[in-house]
Amino acid sequence: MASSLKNLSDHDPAAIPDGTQLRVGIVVAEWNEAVTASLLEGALKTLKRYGVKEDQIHIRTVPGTFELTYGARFIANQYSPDVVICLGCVIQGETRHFDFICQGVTEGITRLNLDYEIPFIFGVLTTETLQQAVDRSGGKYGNKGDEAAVTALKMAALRKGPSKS
Ligand code: DLZ
Repeated sequence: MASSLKNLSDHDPAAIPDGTQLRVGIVVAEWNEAVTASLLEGALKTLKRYGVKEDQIHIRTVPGTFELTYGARFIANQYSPDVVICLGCVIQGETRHFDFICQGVTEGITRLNLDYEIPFIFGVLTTETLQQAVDRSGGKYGNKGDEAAVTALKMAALRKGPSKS
């Protein structure tokens, strides 16, 4: 479903696993910083809402979205988290750089998911314009940072234990 048809922050609170026992890593790209700062804000708000303790959240920044793969692997090795959230924003420019960054980070995060026992969450906006990114990072279509945090809680719960029902 196109995200313009869905608010990225919509979720059923009753369906979100408790995060009080979790340790969470977050890696954030500095490119398009206003957008990625909002993604981080959304992710933190949601993690805390579901019980993740502030001192159990480890945040590191990397220069760009392409570096998220290395940053996520570093966090996984350094802090032994239950899950790592990767936040970035790639905006289409005039050259094909967009395609290579998107392909690189998608393949990199996919590989981390296959190589490590913990989940790595793809919280990367890939948009044609800055406005589309703003709309999805705390704007009219919600915040992909919230969505990434909800996904992280569900994936960490999948690995850690039985479901609520
Ligand atoms: C070089 C570049 C460009 C053109 N655009 C973006 C972008 O829209 N979003 C982003 O996160 N990073 C961008 N980068 C930087 C690359 O991710 C990377 O940091 C550099 O290619 C150095 O490896």
